[in-house]
Amino acid sequence: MITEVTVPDIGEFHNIPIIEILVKIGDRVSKDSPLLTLESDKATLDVPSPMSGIVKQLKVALGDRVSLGSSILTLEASDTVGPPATAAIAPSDAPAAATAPAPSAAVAQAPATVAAPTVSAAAAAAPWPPRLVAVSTDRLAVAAADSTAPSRLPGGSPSVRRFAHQLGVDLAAVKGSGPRGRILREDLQSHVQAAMAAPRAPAAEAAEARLAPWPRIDFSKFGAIERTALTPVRRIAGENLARNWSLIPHVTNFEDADITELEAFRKQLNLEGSNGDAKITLLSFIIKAVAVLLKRFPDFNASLDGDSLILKRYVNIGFAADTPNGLVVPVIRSVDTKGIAQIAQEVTALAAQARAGKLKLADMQGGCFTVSSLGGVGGTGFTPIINAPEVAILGTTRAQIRPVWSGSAFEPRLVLPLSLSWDHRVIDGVAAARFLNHLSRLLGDFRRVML
Ligand code: CAO
Repeated sequence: MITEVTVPDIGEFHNIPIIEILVKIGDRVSKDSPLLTLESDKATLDVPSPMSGIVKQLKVALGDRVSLGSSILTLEASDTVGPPATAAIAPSDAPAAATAPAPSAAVAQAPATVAAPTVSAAAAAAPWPPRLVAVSTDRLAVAAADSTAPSRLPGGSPSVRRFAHQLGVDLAAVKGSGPRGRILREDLQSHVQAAMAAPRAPAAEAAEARLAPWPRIDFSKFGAIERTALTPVRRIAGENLARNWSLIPHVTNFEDADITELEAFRKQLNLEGSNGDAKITLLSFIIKAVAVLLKRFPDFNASLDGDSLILKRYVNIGFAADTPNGLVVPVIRSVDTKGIAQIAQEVTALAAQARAGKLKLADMQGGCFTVSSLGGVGGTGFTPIINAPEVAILGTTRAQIRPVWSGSAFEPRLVLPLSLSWDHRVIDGVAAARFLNHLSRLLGDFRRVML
């Protein structure tokens, strides 16, 4: 029986190129072995075989662009090589978790769908995997794939890329010995061995960071313990936070904003609001004020790209949202064109989706700057980690009544602590201090937003 294999549901991605074809006509493949590799600008995906069989016809070539339902190849199923195609089809209403393996930062495997004559591609498409979208928290989550993706074809499989990422090896420097120059795991090992064996210049030796190995401790020697797996969101966010903290020269500036009048205004707006309106919290004012500042301080709305700086002419702002599974950063688009009520409504809706694990990848993409508010919880200041490839992040903590000198007396004023972390490769201390100072003044008198 000849079965046509098509591209499965790959979430938000459309028209993405094939960077590797891993089989040829006549190859015998087993169920779940990778057939080809797709690469979007955000992630690399292997398309595994939905069944065992023999490749009869290849319908795509390297570099072709494919989307959901695109025909890839035909497979001949036989009793000797595996079960018939229909047995491999995941029911279209099957839960994603049943068909999709847990995603990772650089690797996401999709069960291929089978468009046999009696099964349409749409009907056969497994709901793959709505959870991936939620797991990919933000640019944080998928950017790991970018850092190891080669700029030219061919590259390595996702697992090889991940391995290279773990080793800190630039794949562009590795010679592949696989078919069509494909980089294999052994190539990486040889590359690392050769690098270790190479004589080092004294200067390089001196500059090298010498890290002690991570402590491996049997904690059970000291008392009862319990081991739990990190959630995918926490694991992926953690990897990206560690990368950002290590690679970006962070500096954090602190400032206070007197929000006594703003708070009165906020309360008034909430009193005037009708039942269906979202509650307006300080966060919406902060996001709006930051949007205004990103226009006035374009270097804060930028990303490093090699030796260039990309300046963005759009203003999308992400906010850190605490969820039971870990931290995610939904993004509000075109904040410069939106009013406070609309921003509050979007914050409320996105935060609810985040907590329910229902954010889509698109909800977390395209951010220019992130606001991390711990105001609902407490604290007097913290050093937020920049959400690469952004270049700055604002942290806010709980506003408190403090005695402020008015020039003639101490007055009780509501003071909001602000913490701004910035990338010293792009921003200088004076610019950061000015940015924070302006922010403090905007929040101190929100009419300044209109100037
Ligand atoms: N000062 C004083 N009170 C504040 C405040 C501040 N800076 N910010 C918020 N509040 C108040 C709100 O007005 C609200 O008060 P009421 O319950 O009386 O109405 C309360 O604190 C709770 O606010 P909230 O947290 O529900 O709403 P928010 O709009 O301020 O924040 C969200 C929404 C999604 C950002 C928040 O719930 C959240 O997840 N914060 C955590 C972000 C985080 O984890 N940051 C750390 C990242 S680094 O690891």
